[in-house]
Amino acid sequence: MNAMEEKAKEVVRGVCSLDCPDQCGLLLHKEAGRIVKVEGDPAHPITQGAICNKVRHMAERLYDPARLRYPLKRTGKKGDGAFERISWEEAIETIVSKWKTLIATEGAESILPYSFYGNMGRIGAEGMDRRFFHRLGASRLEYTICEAAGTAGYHYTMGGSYGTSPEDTVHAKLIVMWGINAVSTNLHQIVLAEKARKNGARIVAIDVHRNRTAKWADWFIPVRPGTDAALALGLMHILFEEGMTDESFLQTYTVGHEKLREHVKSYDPAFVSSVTGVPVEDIYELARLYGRTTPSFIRIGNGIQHHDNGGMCVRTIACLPALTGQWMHRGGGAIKGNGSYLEFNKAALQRPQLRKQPARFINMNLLGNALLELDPPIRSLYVYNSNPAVVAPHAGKVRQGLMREDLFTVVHDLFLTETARYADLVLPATSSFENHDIYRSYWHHYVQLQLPAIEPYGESKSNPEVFRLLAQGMGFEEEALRDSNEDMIRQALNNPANPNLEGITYERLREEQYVRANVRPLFPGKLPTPSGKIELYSKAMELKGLPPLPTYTPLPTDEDKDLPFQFIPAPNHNFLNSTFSHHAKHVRLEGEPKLYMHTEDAASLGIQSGERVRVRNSRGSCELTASVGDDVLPGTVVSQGLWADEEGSSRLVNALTPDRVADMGGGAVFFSGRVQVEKLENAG
Ligand SMILES: Nc1nc2c(c(=O)[nH]1)N[C@H]1C(S)=C(S)[C@@H](COP(=O)(O)OP(=O)(O)OC[C@H]3O[C@@H](n4cnc5c(=O)[nH]c(N)nc54)[C@H](O)[C@@H]3O)O[C@H]1N2
Ligand SMILES: Nc1nc2c(c(=O)[nH]1)N[C@H]1C(S)=C(S)[C@@H](COP(=O)(O)OP(=O)(O)OC[C@H]3O[C@@H](n4cnc5c(=O)[nH]c(N)nc54)[C@H](O)[C@@H]3O)O[C@H]1N2
Ligand code: SF4
Ligand SMILES: [Mo]
Repeated sequence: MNAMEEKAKEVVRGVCSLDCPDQCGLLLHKEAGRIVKVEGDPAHPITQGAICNKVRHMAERLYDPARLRYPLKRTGKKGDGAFERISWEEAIETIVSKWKTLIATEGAESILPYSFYGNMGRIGAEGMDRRFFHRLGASRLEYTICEAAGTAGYHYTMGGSYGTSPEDTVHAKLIVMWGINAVSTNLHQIVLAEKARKNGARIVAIDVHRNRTAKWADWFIPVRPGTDAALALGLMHILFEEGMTDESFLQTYTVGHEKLREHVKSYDPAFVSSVTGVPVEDIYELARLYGRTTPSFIRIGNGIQHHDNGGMCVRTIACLPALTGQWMHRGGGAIKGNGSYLEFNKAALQRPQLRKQPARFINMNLLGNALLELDPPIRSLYVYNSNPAVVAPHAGKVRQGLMREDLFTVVHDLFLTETARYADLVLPATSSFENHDIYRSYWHHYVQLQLPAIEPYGESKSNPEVFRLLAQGMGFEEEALRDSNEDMIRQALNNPANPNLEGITYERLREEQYVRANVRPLFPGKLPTPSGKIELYSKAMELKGLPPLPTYTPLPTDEDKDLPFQFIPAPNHNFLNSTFSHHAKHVRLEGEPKLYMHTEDAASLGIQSGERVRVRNSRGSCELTASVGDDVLPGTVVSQGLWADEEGSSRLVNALTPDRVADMGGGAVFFSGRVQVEKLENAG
């Protein structure tokens, strides 16, 4: 290698932009202007150089021949995927003239932005986009697809997304992974738990599926879907009954403990066992283990809250650490999410005052309804950072909506996703390594910066760039629509309402890369709940017509109530939601989409492992490969992964998922659907 080539080699810092709690620090190895290798950065205080297998192959995704280089215009039928290249000028001009006409004839509310966190960079995911759509006056999207129900439930109890500091969890002596498949979805929590295990900690997994995390745990407790609140109430029953509660903590830092003590008397272990499927002895054993171990830590996952009763379920589990005073012990407590510690200045970032008049809110979990039934109708949909044709519930309805000839759809993405195939215009997006953005984890306490590490791929543009162009095209004059990314990063960091961010500046981030928020222990202290305490009894919930005390509510039954199985279509190990589902390496590692079912259920249907099955209900059907055994309880079937569309068969699990909303926060209920399973030969 000559000196010139050597000089062209360089290693720069990066952030993993994916929607994953770990938010790893990365080292991007560059050669001749291209990223050739992605590694973990050992200097990141929490992730310490370890990254998952998904992202180790990121360089291949960046230069995948299928990556979009130019704007495209549809030439075939919606969904066919036939497009021709156009210029950016034509793309922007087409959108602007269409939207100007729509605003003049039907009003700006006929335009709906649809996005999520395909890239967690805050400027791209909730910065210039929000400013632009406020100014435009578009309908407002409610961002409910991921953690909304559980977050609402946790906030009623704790006042915000405040939990244990992840680095402290190495001190825990009991770790409960509750409805989280952390081996796949929160790798570094597993690394920390392994350290705790070496120091004598016991690890329990409570799940509906013997997934990778359940196999790794010391004790796996299988439960029936949607019954975890009953289990938690059963544990409380025993904690109070056997005097394992911390009375001084309850007195000082909680409200409603007397009412709760009375209330949980009705959740006796025999009843709880009949609901959850957990044997009475195991309920006692778990309660005594939890009641007698300090510090104990609960990692509350997303799985339990993707149910009709998900908000209440998370709230109920979130009450447990208070009963034994775990918040007073380093490493004790719980994490549902830690996002509130790092809350940026949302108003400065998003500028809601740019909106001139109120507009309707549309829950993203009801996208199918919004496109098919809303009056006045949605006439234009602008999608970025998300792939709703695959990830949204009741996908059949969503796709039917996307087929509407009179719907003007624009999709901005790095790839021609399933959603993009329905678009009138497709815009090529830069990858996060081509962008200038700021990141904050929803699990650990570090803020990170991404500087553009490489040139934009082809003619691709970042989200903020496109919105600046659209604002210009629309003739919007406001300064806020011209701010640079650096301006917006500075504005986001300047948040007097959040003292944890004090001293975190753009300059410091450039200098230090990993800057920790000034997080102090929650107790002794005052929570941002109405009472300032942990609300075991919540007046705020009562006012909303919700049960004020933690309560178990059975999953509602719908038109599928007579179907025999509860269907849990969860994420998988090698994809991130639908991201990577098109990449051969990730698909090969994952194998094929399976349906895990219990031996007894399979036998009664004449199904054996490896056989193709059709899963169906009133909403739709999909085809998977049976995996028979005791990884799930009878009556539960589980699949993993949001698989790419395939010619000739449907692997679209969301064809079956209900588009109801959960008990709180307008959350999604992906895991509350019921289904029938048939051997494919017999299915007709
Ligand atoms: N590899 C990988 N990592 C990811 C993702 C991915 O797709 N793949 N997605 C990212 C995103 S956006 C998110 S939100 C997180 C989600 O990651 P997690 O917080 O782990 O949540 P899920 O994977 O949705 O569900 C976790 C487990 O809940 C179980 N479950 C379902 N219903 C119930 C129930 O009623 N009770 C109990 N006890 N368990 C139940 C399922 O078996 C599932 O394995 O992961 C992030 N990280
Ligand atoms: N059945 C079932 N469905 C689920 C879930 C489940 O567990 N089961 N999980 C749900 C959850 S928790 C979530 S969070 C959602 C996630 O759903 P989505 O947010 O839709 O996640 P992805 O499928 O990863 O799609 C992200 C898209 O954004 C694109 N993208 C990445 N970076 C950028 C960028 O900078 N600009 C633009 N314009 N595009 C970019 C990617 O290429 C990708 O196509 O899925 C939900 N759907
Ligand atoms: S997906 Fe998660 S674990 Fe993997 S590199 Fe990104 S942040 Fe780290
Ligand atoms: Mo999510």
